[in-house]
Amino acid sequence: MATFEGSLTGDGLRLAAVVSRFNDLVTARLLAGAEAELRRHGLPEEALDVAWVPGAFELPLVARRLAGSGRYDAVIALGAVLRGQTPHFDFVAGGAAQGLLQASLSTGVPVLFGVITAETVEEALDRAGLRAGNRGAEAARAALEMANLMRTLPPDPRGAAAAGG
Ligand code: INI
Repeated sequence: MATFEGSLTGDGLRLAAVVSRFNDLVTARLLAGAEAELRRHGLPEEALDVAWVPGAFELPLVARRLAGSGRYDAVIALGAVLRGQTPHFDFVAGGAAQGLLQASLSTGVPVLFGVITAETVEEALDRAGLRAGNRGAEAARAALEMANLMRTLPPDPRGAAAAGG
């Protein structure tokens, strides 16, 4: 029986973050949390590239481009969608979630969902490092684990690219 697990080391990895400017009071804290977590696990500063997009709806396209570039072992998507100020909340949040999943599956590169969906900015800030953890740090940790896990798994001869992703 084989057991596959990904370690949390940043050694030898190259990662990208794509970050939404919308609600940047929140997303800047998510990015800071992610950066601190990656540093803590030994990822050098120059091994993380960061791309900014206007809003969460734009995260998937840029995540897909970065993931498909062949340069990164994982892509961390960070955003904040607030129900209180978003009548089209379901479209923005759902589109981001579906699109990010598709970016990951079509490229075979882990794309981590570090998008906060919350009722209010206060609730979002709590989850961006104030009182209830930092979702950016959590996504960064998951990125390390997934990037290292993917390196240990058997290759997929019908990989994402071959399947037309
Ligand atoms: N984008 C967000 O990231 N969070 C939000 O809460 C939000 N609201 O409230 O509308 C939001 N809208 C912008 C959207 O992501 C796109 O940038 C825009 O629709 C242009 O495509």
